[in-house]
Amino acid sequence: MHLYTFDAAPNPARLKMFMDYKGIALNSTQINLGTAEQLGEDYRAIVPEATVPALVLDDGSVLCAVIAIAHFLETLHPERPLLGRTAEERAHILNWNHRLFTDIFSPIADVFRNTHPKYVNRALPGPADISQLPELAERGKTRLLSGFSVVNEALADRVFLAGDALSFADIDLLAALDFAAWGARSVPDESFAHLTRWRGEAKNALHT
Ligand SMILES: N[C@@H](CCC(=O)N[C@@H](CS)C(=O)NCC(=O)O)C(=O)O
Repeated sequence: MHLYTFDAAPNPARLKMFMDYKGIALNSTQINLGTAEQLGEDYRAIVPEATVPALVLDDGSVLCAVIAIAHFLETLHPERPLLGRTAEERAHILNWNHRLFTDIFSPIADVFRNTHPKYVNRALPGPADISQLPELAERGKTRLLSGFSVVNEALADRVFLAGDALSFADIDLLAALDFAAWGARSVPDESFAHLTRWRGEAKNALHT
Protein backbone atom coordinates (compact mmCIF):
# COMPACT_ATOMS: atom_id res chain seq x y z
CA MET A 1 0.00 0.00 0.00
CA HIS A 2 1.33 3.46 -0.84
CA LEU A 3 -0.15 6.90 -0.23
CA TYR A 4 0.45 9.87 -2.54
CA THR A 5 -0.45 13.10 -0.82
CA PHE A 6 0.44 16.74 -0.17
CA ASP A 7 -0.06 17.60 3.47
CA ALA A 8 -0.69 21.32 2.94
CA ALA A 9 -3.75 20.80 0.70
CA PRO A 10 -7.27 20.54 2.18
CA ASN A 11 -8.29 17.05 1.05
CA PRO A 12 -4.97 15.49 2.09
CA ALA A 13 -5.26 17.43 5.36
CA ARG A 14 -8.56 15.81 6.29
CA LEU A 15 -7.16 12.37 5.54
CA LYS A 16 -4.03 13.14 7.57
CA MET A 17 -6.13 14.15 10.61
CA PHE A 18 -8.08 10.89 10.26
CA MET A 19 -4.89 8.79 10.05
CA ASP A 20 -3.08 10.64 12.84
CA TYR A 21 -6.01 10.23 15.24
CA LYS A 22 -6.11 6.51 14.53
CA GLY A 23 -2.33 6.13 14.66
CA ILE A 24 -2.07 4.88 11.07
CA ALA A 25 1.28 5.35 9.33
CA LEU A 26 1.68 4.42 5.65
CA ASN A 27 4.54 4.58 3.20
CA SER A 28 3.92 7.82 1.41
CA THR A 29 5.19 10.30 -1.15
CA GLN A 30 4.48 14.04 -1.17
CA ILE A 31 3.32 15.26 -4.59
CA ASN A 32 4.07 18.97 -4.72
CA LEU A 33 0.96 20.82 -5.89
CA GLY A 34 2.95 24.05 -5.69
CA THR A 35 5.06 22.95 -8.65
CA ALA A 36 2.13 21.17 -10.38
CA GLU A 37 3.80 17.79 -9.91
CA GLN A 38 0.33 16.19 -9.96
CA LEU A 39 0.02 17.10 -13.64
CA GLY A 40 3.31 15.49 -14.64
CA GLU A 41 3.39 12.30 -16.69
CA ASP A 42 4.89 10.22 -13.90
CA TYR A 43 2.08 10.92 -11.46
CA ARG A 44 -0.67 10.71 -14.04
CA ALA A 45 0.56 7.27 -15.05
CA ILE A 46 -0.35 6.18 -11.51
CA VAL A 47 -3.30 8.51 -10.83
CA PRO A 48 -4.96 9.65 -14.08
CA GLU A 49 -7.28 11.93 -12.06
CA ALA A 50 -4.16 13.98 -11.18
CA THR A 51 -5.39 14.63 -7.64
CA VAL A 52 -4.17 13.96 -4.12
CA PRO A 53 -4.57 12.06 -1.95
CA ALA A 54 -4.46 8.72 -3.75
CA LEU A 55 -3.97 5.33 -2.15
CA VAL A 56 -2.44 2.55 -4.25
CA LEU A 57 -3.63 -0.77 -2.85
CA ASP A 58 -1.58 -3.96 -2.76
CA ASP A 59 -3.40 -5.27 -5.85
CA GLY A 60 -2.30 -2.17 -7.79
CA SER A 61 -5.73 -0.54 -7.88
CA VAL A 62 -6.05 3.11 -6.84
CA LEU A 63 -8.49 4.97 -4.57
CA CYS A 64 -8.67 8.73 -5.02
CA ALA A 65 -11.77 9.73 -3.03
CA VAL A 66 -10.93 10.57 0.58
CA ILE A 67 -14.11 8.99 1.90
CA ALA A 68 -13.24 5.68 0.18
CA ILE A 69 -9.68 5.75 1.53
CA ALA A 70 -11.00 6.46 5.02
CA HIS A 71 -13.47 3.57 4.80
CA PHE A 72 -10.78 1.21 3.64
CA LEU A 73 -8.41 2.23 6.44
CA GLU A 74 -11.15 2.11 9.08
CA THR A 75 -11.93 -1.47 8.06
CA LEU A 76 -8.27 -2.43 8.43
CA HIS A 77 -7.86 -0.40 11.65
CA PRO A 78 -11.19 -0.44 13.51
CA GLU A 79 -9.70 0.89 16.77
CA ARG A 80 -10.52 4.53 17.66
CA PRO A 81 -13.46 4.44 15.24
CA LEU A 82 -14.23 7.60 13.28
CA LEU A 83 -16.93 6.19 11.02
CA GLY A 84 -19.40 5.02 13.66
CA ARG A 85 -20.02 1.95 15.78
CA THR A 86 -23.55 1.19 14.58
CA ALA A 87 -25.39 1.35 11.26
CA GLU A 88 -27.19 4.50 12.43
CA GLU A 89 -24.01 6.26 13.54
CA ARG A 90 -22.24 5.41 10.30
CA ALA A 91 -25.16 6.64 8.22
CA HIS A 92 -25.29 9.98 10.07
CA ILE A 93 -21.54 10.49 9.76
CA LEU A 94 -21.66 9.78 6.01
CA ASN A 95 -24.68 12.05 5.68
CA TRP A 96 -22.64 14.88 7.18
CA ASN A 97 -19.50 14.07 5.19
CA HIS A 98 -21.48 14.35 1.98
CA ARG A 99 -23.24 17.55 3.04
CA LEU A 100 -19.98 19.14 4.14
CA PHE A 101 -18.33 18.26 0.84
CA THR A 102 -21.14 19.71 -1.26
CA ASP A 103 -22.27 22.63 0.94
CA ILE A 104 -19.03 23.85 2.53
CA PHE A 105 -15.94 22.39 0.83
CA SER A 106 -17.19 23.01 -2.70
CA PRO A 107 -18.21 26.65 -2.11
CA ILE A 108 -14.77 27.37 -0.60
CA ALA A 109 -13.10 25.73 -3.60
CA ASP A 110 -15.38 27.76 -5.89
CA VAL A 111 -14.22 30.99 -4.26
CA PHE A 112 -10.56 30.01 -4.25
CA ARG A 113 -10.22 28.46 -7.69
CA ASN A 114 -12.33 31.02 -9.53
CA THR A 115 -10.38 34.01 -8.18
CA HIS A 116 -6.75 32.93 -7.71
CA PRO A 117 -4.46 33.86 -10.63
CA LYS A 118 -2.67 30.55 -10.28
CA TYR A 119 -5.84 28.73 -11.36
CA VAL A 120 -6.64 30.61 -14.55
CA ASN A 121 -7.94 27.88 -16.86
CA ARG A 122 -7.60 25.35 -13.99
CA ALA A 123 -10.76 26.12 -12.07
CA LEU A 124 -11.35 22.48 -11.15
CA PRO A 125 -8.83 19.89 -9.94
CA GLY A 126 -7.74 17.39 -12.56
CA PRO A 127 -6.02 17.43 -15.93
CA ALA A 128 -8.76 19.19 -17.95
CA ASP A 129 -8.59 22.90 -18.80
CA ILE A 130 -11.57 24.58 -17.12
CA SER A 131 -12.00 28.35 -17.25
CA GLN A 132 -12.65 30.48 -14.18
CA LEU A 133 -16.15 31.91 -13.63
CA PRO A 134 -16.14 34.95 -11.30
CA GLU A 135 -19.89 34.43 -10.63
CA LEU A 136 -19.10 31.07 -9.06
CA ALA A 137 -16.79 32.79 -6.59
CA GLU A 138 -19.55 35.22 -5.61
CA ARG A 139 -22.07 32.42 -5.30
CA GLY A 140 -19.53 30.43 -3.26
CA LYS A 141 -19.29 33.21 -0.64
CA THR A 142 -23.08 33.22 -0.20
CA ARG A 143 -23.30 29.43 -0.08
CA LEU A 144 -20.47 29.27 2.44
CA LEU A 145 -22.25 31.60 4.86
CA SER A 146 -25.39 29.53 4.61
CA GLY A 147 -23.28 26.38 5.16
CA PHE A 148 -21.84 27.91 8.34
CA SER A 149 -25.41 28.62 9.55
CA VAL A 150 -26.52 25.06 8.89
CA VAL A 151 -23.70 23.50 10.93
CA ASN A 152 -24.02 26.15 13.65
CA GLU A 153 -27.70 25.27 14.15
CA ALA A 154 -27.02 21.54 14.02
CA LEU A 155 -24.43 21.92 16.78
CA ALA A 156 -26.92 23.63 19.12
CA ASP A 157 -28.09 20.35 20.64
CA ARG A 158 -25.14 17.98 20.34
CA VAL A 159 -21.49 17.88 21.31
CA PHE A 160 -20.13 16.75 17.94
CA LEU A 161 -21.55 16.99 14.47
CA ALA A 162 -22.88 13.45 14.22
CA GLY A 163 -23.62 12.87 17.92
CA ASP A 164 -21.74 12.32 21.19
CA ALA A 165 -18.47 11.03 19.74
CA LEU A 166 -15.82 12.67 17.59
CA SER A 167 -16.14 11.39 14.03
CA PHE A 168 -14.80 11.89 10.53
CA ALA A 169 -17.59 14.46 10.06
CA ASP A 170 -15.91 16.67 12.69
CA ILE A 171 -12.55 16.22 11.00
CA ASP A 172 -14.02 17.29 7.68
CA LEU A 173 -15.53 20.38 9.26
CA LEU A 174 -12.24 21.28 10.98
CA ALA A 175 -10.41 20.93 7.66
CA ALA A 176 -13.09 22.98 5.91
CA LEU A 177 -12.78 25.84 8.41
CA ASP A 178 -9.00 25.90 7.95
CA PHE A 179 -9.49 25.95 4.16
CA ALA A 180 -12.16 28.68 4.39
CA ALA A 181 -9.79 30.96 6.32
CA TRP A 182 -7.07 31.03 3.66
CA GLY A 183 -8.96 29.89 0.55
CA ALA A 184 -12.06 32.08 0.86
CA ARG A 185 -10.82 34.57 3.50
CA SER A 186 -13.88 33.64 5.49
CA VAL A 187 -13.88 32.94 9.23
CA PRO A 188 -17.17 32.38 11.06
CA ASP A 189 -17.43 35.13 13.69
CA GLU A 190 -18.55 34.70 17.29
CA SER A 191 -22.21 35.04 16.33
CA PHE A 192 -21.84 31.41 15.22
CA ALA A 193 -21.70 30.51 18.91
CA HIS A 194 -22.31 26.75 18.64
CA LEU A 195 -19.74 26.40 15.88
CA THR A 196 -17.20 28.32 17.96
CA ARG A 197 -17.86 26.12 21.04
CA TRP A 198 -17.67 22.95 18.92
CA ARG A 199 -14.41 23.94 17.25
CA GLY A 200 -12.54 24.11 20.56
CA GLU A 201 -13.98 20.79 21.76
CA ALA A 202 -13.36 19.01 18.46
CA LYS A 203 -9.72 20.14 18.38
CA ASN A 204 -9.23 18.93 21.95
CA ALA A 205 -10.83 15.57 21.21
CA LEU A 206 -8.71 15.15 18.10
CA HIS A 207 -5.52 15.54 20.09
CA THR A 208 -6.39 13.29 23.05
N1 LIG B 1 -11.39 13.51 -5.29
C1 LIG B 1 -11.05 13.81 -3.93
C2 LIG B 1 -10.68 15.27 -3.79
C3 LIG B 1 -9.26 15.43 -4.29
C4 LIG B 1 -8.87 16.87 -4.57
O1 LIG B 1 -9.66 17.67 -5.05
N2 LIG B 1 -7.61 17.17 -4.25
C5 LIG B 1 -7.04 18.45 -4.57
C6 LIG B 1 -6.19 18.95 -3.41
S1 LIG B 1 -7.22 19.45 -2.07
C7 LIG B 1 -6.10 18.24 -5.75
O2 LIG B 1 -5.54 17.19 -5.91
N3 LIG B 1 -5.91 19.27 -6.58
C8 LIG B 1 -5.06 19.13 -7.70
C9 LIG B 1 -5.06 20.34 -8.57
O3 LIG B 1 -5.48 21.39 -8.09
O4 LIG B 1 -4.64 20.22 -9.71
C10 LIG B 1 -12.21 13.41 -3.03
O5 LIG B 1 -13.32 13.20 -3.57
O6 LIG B 1 -12.04 13.22 -1.84
